[in-house]
Amino acid sequence: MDFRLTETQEMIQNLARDFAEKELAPIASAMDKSGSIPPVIIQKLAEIGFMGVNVPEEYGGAGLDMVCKALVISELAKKCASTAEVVSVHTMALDAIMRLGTEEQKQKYLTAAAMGKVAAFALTEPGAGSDASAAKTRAVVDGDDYVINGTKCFISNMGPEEGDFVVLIALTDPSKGTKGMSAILVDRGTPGFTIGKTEEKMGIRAAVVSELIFEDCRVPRSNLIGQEGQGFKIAMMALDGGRVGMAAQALGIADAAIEATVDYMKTRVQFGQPLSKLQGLQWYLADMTTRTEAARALIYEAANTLDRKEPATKIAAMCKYYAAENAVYVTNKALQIHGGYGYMTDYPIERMYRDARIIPIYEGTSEIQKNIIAREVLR
Ligand code: COS
Repeated sequence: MDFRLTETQEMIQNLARDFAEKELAPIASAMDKSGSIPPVIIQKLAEIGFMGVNVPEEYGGAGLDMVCKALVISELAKKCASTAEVVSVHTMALDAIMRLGTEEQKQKYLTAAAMGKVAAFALTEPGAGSDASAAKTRAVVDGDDYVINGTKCFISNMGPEEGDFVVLIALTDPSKGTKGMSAILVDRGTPGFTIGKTEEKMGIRAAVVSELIFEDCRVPRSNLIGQEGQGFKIAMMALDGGRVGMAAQALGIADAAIEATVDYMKTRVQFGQPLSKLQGLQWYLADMTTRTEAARALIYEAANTLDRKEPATKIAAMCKYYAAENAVYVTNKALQIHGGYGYMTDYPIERMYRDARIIPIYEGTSEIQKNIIAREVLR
């Protein structure tokens, strides 16, 4: 197996690295403190092609493969995990449209998204987290419209000012369980669709997460993605790709934490020598690096599997599980090596530690990933 990047992939990685260094690094801490990403950053992400990284060129996107998308997300995450989160969720929602959307939907939503309109994906509800099949939001046919009622929670990319449209998973036929769920596009500003509580979070603080409230919200039936009843499958398929995005975010954080730790170990002197001379800390660094390389290999394999259009559920779950746990492990060890300084907000390790902690939880907890892996192995 060859994990070397192609010329294009390497070029995209460098482009994303330069962008993150120039546009994100100087303001990442300020964005974390303010809890928001300035709209100009989204505009710049669109201009450089990252908001449409996975969108076909005919709809104004960059038309790049999943490996490129993973590279972009991990390079952004090295400097700002919140920005990486926005791009990951946005492109996951677009995947659903790309896969099963009508030509009209693609023209409207993909084109707008590549130009910087932000997409969200709404599956989770107060009573339906890990058990996504318990979602209760209803969409009832009324003439040429759906009338939607329900509440979604913890929805990334939607906030008081943020987010332009959402791929919503709603029950069109509750008697059929997951086979009665459908994916429906809802635009911001549609009467009856409001943003509820915006969450205060421990990490990825600049990436907005909110509650979405639907009260007799009316959208045309032409906003249905695919067929009625395909919503749960659409969500699961989108999550296969989304999980590789989240794993890439975890990888970027781990890479950045290792880089910062190496610098610190070489310059921080204790007991008359730099920390890099202490074998106990060298062993920490060896573990951090080995595990991170293993995460990278899993991510490349998952992204390549998706690019080959082969079944990717197991490898996507494996890379998400492993990379997420690794990001928590690496940032924890990195903070330990930084000692008291690592705990202070002057050093970026403190932010990385907080940012990493969500990844084993969102887009399927580590426990759910292990259920998926075991189910696939036992199939
Ligand atoms: N790709 C395509 N189809 C899939 C799929 C996938 N990755 N995973 C499941 N499906 C299909 C199944 O094949 C099944 O269809 P059939 O009955 O036609 O075979 C249907 O979806 C229901 O699947 P399943 O029986 O596995 O559903 P469960 O209720 O057992 O739920 C888990 C499965 C737990 C995996 C799912 O609820 C899940 O992923 N939970 C975590 C949710 C999550 O990640 N939330 C994060 C926020 S969303 S942004």
